[in-house]
Amino acid sequence: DSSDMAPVLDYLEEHHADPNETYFGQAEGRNVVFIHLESMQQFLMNLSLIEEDGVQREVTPFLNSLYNSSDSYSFSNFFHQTSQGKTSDAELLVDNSLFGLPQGSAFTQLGAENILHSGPQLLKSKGYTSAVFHGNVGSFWNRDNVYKSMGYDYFFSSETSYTLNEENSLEYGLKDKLFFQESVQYLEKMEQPFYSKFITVTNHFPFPEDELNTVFDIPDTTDQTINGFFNTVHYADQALEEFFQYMKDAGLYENTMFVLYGDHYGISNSRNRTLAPLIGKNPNQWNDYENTMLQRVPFIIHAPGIGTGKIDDTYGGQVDVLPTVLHLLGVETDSYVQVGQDLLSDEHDETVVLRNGTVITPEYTILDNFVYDTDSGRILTADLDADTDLTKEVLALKETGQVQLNMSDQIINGDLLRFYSPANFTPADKESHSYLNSPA
Ligand code: GP9
Ligand code: MN
Repeated sequence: DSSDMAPVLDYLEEHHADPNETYFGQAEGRNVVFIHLESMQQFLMNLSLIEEDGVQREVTPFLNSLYNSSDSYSFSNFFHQTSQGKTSDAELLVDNSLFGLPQGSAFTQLGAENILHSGPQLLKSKGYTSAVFHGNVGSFWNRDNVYKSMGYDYFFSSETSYTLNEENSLEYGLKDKLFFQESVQYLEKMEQPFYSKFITVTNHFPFPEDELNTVFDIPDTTDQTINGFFNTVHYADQALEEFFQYMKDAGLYENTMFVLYGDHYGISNSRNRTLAPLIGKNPNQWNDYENTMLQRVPFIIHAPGIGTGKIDDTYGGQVDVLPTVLHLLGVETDSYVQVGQDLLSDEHDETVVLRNGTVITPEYTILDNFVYDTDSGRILTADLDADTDLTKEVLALKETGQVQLNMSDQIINGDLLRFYSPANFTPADKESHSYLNSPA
C-alpha cells in the first residue's frame, strides 16, 4: 500500500546523483532519437576482422565513427541488465530507469492500467511528443498496452504503418534498412521536439543469412550462428548509416540527440568459447568471469555539434540511461522515481548490478562466491564466508546491488507509482491512444 513508498523515497534521496554542471542542459530542447540496437555487444566497437579476400575490415564502421566522435559521449564499461524479458526488459530499463523482473517479462505482466513515470510522459510538460517505431506486430511483448502507460503518443507498427511480406521481412519484422527508410516520413511529420524510439530487428538470433544481408565476408567458424551474427551486425550498421543520412536530408540531424544502446547479448555463453579467438581472447581460459565481461553493450549518446565528447570508462548499465539523458536535456531528476544514476555525474556510483545479482565494479566482479579482479580476471577469493577486509567490502557491494534491485521490484510489483506524483506530472491518458490511428 501507500506506506510502502516511504522507504523507496528514502533510498532515492540518498542514492540520487546530482547533475554535472558541464553537461547539464547541453542538449536542451533537442529532439531525442533512441536507437534500440538488437543484440549488439560492446566487443564489436572498433573491431576489425580479416575477410576472405585477406583484407582487414571493420565490422561496424559507422557505429565506430559515432563511438569515436567528439560529438559523442560513448561508454566502454556499460552493461545490459536484462533477463528473460530480453528486448522488453531493455526497453523498461531505458525508458523508466527501473529493472525488469527476476523471472518472466515485466512488460507482459504490466498492463495499460499500471502507472509509470516514463521518459515520454515526464517530458510532456516540456512540450515533447513521443513515438515508437517498430516493424513488427504491436502486440509483441505486450507493447501496445505498456506504451500507453508509458505515455507514448504514437506507436508505428506493422498494424499501422509497415506492410510486411516474405521478401521485406524476417522472423522479427521488417528488415532494418527498409524499416528506417519507411519510418522517416512519419518522423518528419511529428511535432518537435520529439522523444522517439526505433527498435531494430534484423540482428536477431538466429542471425539469418539472407540475400539482402550478405554484405560482409563472414568469419568462418564452426558455429553458423556466430558467422551469421557478424553478417547481420554489419547489415545493421549499414542500415544505421542510411538512417543518419535520412535524418540529415530531412533537416532533423543537427537538432537531435541520438541515444544508441545494445539491448542484450547476441552470442550466448555456450558459444563464447568459439567466439573468443575472433575478439582476441583465449578460448582455453574461458570461465564465468569471461562470460560476464561479454555482457557489455554499446552505449553512445551522439549530439551533433557538442564537441565535448569522450569515451568514458565509467561503469554503468541500462538503468542509468534515463537520468543521463534527462540531465543532458536540462531536466532535473531529483523528484523522480528512478533507481539509476546519471553516468556523467561526479556522484555516479560505479557499482553495477546485473539482473541475476552479479555485481561489477571497476575493481571487483562478484559472481556467487567468487570475487575476480575486474581488470585481470584473477580470482581474489572463492570464499565469501571468510571474514576478511576484502569479503567485508565485497559483501557490502553485493548488498548495494541487491538493494537497488529490491527497490525496483517493489515499485513494479506494488505498482507503487500510484502513490507518488512528482511536481508538474500528469499520469498518461491511456484512453486517448488506440495506436491504430498513428499519423500517416
Ligand atoms: C520483437 C523483437 C524481439 O518484436 O523486439 O525481441 P527479443 O526476442 O530480443 O526480446
Ligand atoms: Mn532483443
